[in-house]
Amino acid sequence: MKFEIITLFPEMFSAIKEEGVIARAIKKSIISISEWQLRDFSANKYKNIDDKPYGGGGGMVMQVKPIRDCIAKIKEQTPETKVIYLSPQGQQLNQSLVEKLASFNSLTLLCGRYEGVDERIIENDIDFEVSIGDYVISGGELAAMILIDSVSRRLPNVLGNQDSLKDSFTDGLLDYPHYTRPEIVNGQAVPEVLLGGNQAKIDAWRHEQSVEKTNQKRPDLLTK
Ligand code: 4FV
Repeated sequence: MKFEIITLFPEMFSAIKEEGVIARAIKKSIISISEWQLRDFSANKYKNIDDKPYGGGGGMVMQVKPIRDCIAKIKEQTPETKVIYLSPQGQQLNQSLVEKLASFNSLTLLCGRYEGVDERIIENDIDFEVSIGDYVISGGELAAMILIDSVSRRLPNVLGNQDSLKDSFTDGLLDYPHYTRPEIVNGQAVPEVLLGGNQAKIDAWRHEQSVEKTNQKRPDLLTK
């Protein structure tokens, strides 16, 4: 999977490229992450890529041309890339959308800043508009990192053997409770079934727990 990132803050992505799952996936050449500095596509010597909003109102809007030129440059190398704009107006990122995005071999992530991008980019140049949640953050970069991490976990050989298949939501349920040593903490013991070594009984208990926890914490998931 090739991730192409269009951003005003490319250095922010070093946060995920040097540590953990993503760093290992890059080392194993399962994924690549390339940042594109949008200012390099500015048409003026001040490297501006935004301007005042028509109709007035505070803030600035990111202009069409620098973004469109950057996307064109990326598509010269990877014409099949899917362009994703991270914004509060997007479809909510969830595990099933993550699965869908993980099926492509290249994703271009457009990170908004200021009030966002000119609407004509959303109408003409974007394949998916994606939101990480109903709240506003200062830029799309953090949302892009969440998308990169969640999608990468679904790619073969990124996580240990079947681990990612046990992730929450993969079967539409919340995860079952986890326990580790010591067996007793302040008089509170680990559930007996987990100590019995009968894997079939353990798996059945874990599934019951997932259903019960989902019913308690996210009953909406059970009606989907
Ligand atoms: C956001 C979200 C988000 C909006 C204005 C960046 C900010 C600024 N992105 N899910 N929620 N973006 O708040 O994806 O451009």
